[in-house]
Amino acid sequence: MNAAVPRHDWSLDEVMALMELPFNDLLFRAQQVHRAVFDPNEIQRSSLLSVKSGGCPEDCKYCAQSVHNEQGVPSRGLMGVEEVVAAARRAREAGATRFCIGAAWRAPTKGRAFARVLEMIRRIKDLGMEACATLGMLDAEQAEALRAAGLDYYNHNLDSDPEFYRTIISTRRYQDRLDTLKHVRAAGLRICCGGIVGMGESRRHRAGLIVQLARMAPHPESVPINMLVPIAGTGLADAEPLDVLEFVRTIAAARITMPRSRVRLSAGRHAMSDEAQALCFLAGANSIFYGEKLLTADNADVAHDEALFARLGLRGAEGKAIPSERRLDCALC
Ligand code: SAM
Ligand code: DTB
Ligand code: SF4
Repeated sequence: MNAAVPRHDWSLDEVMALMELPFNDLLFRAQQVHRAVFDPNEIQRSSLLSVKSGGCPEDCKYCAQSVHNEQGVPSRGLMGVEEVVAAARRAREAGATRFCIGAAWRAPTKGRAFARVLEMIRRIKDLGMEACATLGMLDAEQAEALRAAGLDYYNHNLDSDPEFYRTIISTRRYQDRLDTLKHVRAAGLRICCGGIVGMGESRRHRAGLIVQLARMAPHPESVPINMLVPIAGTGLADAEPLDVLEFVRTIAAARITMPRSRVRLSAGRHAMSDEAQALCFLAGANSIFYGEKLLTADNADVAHDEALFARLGLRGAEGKAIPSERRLDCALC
């Protein structure tokens, strides 16, 4: 069995067995898979911008932007197009190849605000960058409109496995998320879908998240693994910090089960040591969020990232389109 050929029948027991391997064995397997598909020293960089912050009606327990968080970020209306384009240009100059705009919406409303988002996407594409957006739930028509505007990726996370998910979010069902992902795929967009660890879930829940992602056919092209950034005022402000080696194991499990996806070392990176980040890259993470801010929380410093890349001999990857899984499968057979 060629480990570089995607499988979509992963079981929970199989993924648990991976995550329970001795650490060195797990990382060795992840590196073998990683090297069969990717240049192991190339890291893709995306920059994020929150174009509409705060005031979100959803009750995601981890989130700074929920109205259910009394200390949440102040609600700010949708940014103007020129301001977004200027931020995207700065991100491109700093080395990012993809620009991702986020809005704290349950779902975009149809009308002027959505039309402005479409214009932001067209203008980001004019800069020669890949465009990504995360705007909450979408219907088929909205997904189609985003695709027509030139969007490359839509980010919509499953966050956790279905069981633990219920303890974190009550205003949006797991199935709602799967429905949005179905519309995104049907519109021909690439999917960026992952989750958060460090919310008090067990290893079995983390394995359950990986199973959900790895059973998608095709796999999400981009798989962000976020480490919880504890936010004051949220229900998870005092969550017990997760052992970073357990985070590395989750990255390795994502790499092994989704060999052709870009696995993203996502939120929480600024609180990780350089050595922990190096282990994430060894475990198969090959993309990061780049720039001083995530959406509302701090990210690692750009100068520090450049120094880390130099110390590890890493290079930024070109922003080239990811070939579809079907084409890759054919090339192998
Ligand atoms: N409102 C949109 C939605 O939820 O679909 C998009 C923005 S939301 C902030 C995107 C993702 O960021 C979440 O699904 C979650 O995985 C991650 N995230 C949000 N807050 C986080 C935090 N405090 N720590 C780590 N990850 C977080
Ligand atoms: C994802 O999985 N992580 C990013 C991106 N997709 C949109 C967002 C992280 C948010 C971290 C908390 C904040 O900035 O408020
Ligand atoms: Fe709203 Fe997204 Fe935050 Fe949930 S994660 S509260 S949907 S902005």
